[in-house]
Amino acid sequence: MTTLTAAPTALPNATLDITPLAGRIGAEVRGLRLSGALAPDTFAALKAALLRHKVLFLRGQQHLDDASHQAFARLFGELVAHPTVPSKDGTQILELDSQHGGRANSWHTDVTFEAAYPQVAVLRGVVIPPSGGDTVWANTAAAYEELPPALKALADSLWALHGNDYDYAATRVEPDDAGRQKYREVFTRRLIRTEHPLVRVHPETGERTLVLGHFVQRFVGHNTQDSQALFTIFQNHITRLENTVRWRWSAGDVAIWDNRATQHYAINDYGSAHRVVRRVTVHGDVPVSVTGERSRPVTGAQA
Ligand SMILES: O=C(O)CCC(=O)C(=O)O
Ligand SMILES: [Fe+2]
Repeated sequence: MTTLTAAPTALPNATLDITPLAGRIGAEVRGLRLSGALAPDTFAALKAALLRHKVLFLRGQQHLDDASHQAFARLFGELVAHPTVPSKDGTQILELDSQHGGRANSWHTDVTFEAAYPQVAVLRGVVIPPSGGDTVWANTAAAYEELPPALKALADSLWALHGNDYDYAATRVEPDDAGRQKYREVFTRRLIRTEHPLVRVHPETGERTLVLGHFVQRFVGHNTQDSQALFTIFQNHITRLENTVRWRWSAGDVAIWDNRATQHYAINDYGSAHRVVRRVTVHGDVPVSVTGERSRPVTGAQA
């Protein structure tokens, strides 16, 4: 176990019990009861841990309901509802229910078709299958760092078009059931597209991270074939097992991820068992490239 203490200048007292999980990403935080009323120094220590480990896991948060889940997430900033999928009644919560198409089994960063896509997401396990249904996260800063210099230079210069009308069938092997078809219709009911630099400078850590995942349609100025080849090169670096951490859920667990420095994949290996998770996202900032250029909204995206 290691402990992470908040910066001594502002925050003298907050120490969290933090256990790193994989070598490059992920840590479990123990002994903390999440709520909207966390002491400022405790929250600051949690935030510092998030920036460092990219995804944090907390078990035993059964006390959270939709209201306190949102109240906790609001400590990170203003909440933002999904732009096309309706929130749960009266909330800003996105519910992913396996019986209604909520199986996110392809690699992505959330909502990258928007210009200012969410900075942080807080996901709560509500109904978890007896086996299977793990989620995997990958560190997109570590993926950039491990690139050889020539690929770093190439990455620094590339831009990609992201859209919510991505190719849902591209990587899936399961046939589309009715729930999934309906979910897709809702997801794409309004077209939203943005051009992002492949490499963004993280506004809080200064790290360079790769912005990729399943919403990418093509690289700007490149044909489909070259775009596919380029995508494969960089996406494969992100999802190398060395850059990932896998979480085995129990009901009441919470995962918090830095959506500016990660991708994730919800493993669809639990058949017809029921699985429900609920997510709240925090408003993000428009990515900035290594040369200081901001992402460009193309269609329907918020500038
Ligand atoms: O079901 C999960 O574990 C994750 C789903 C997902 O992609 C998300 O909540 O953003
Ligand atoms: Fe997601």
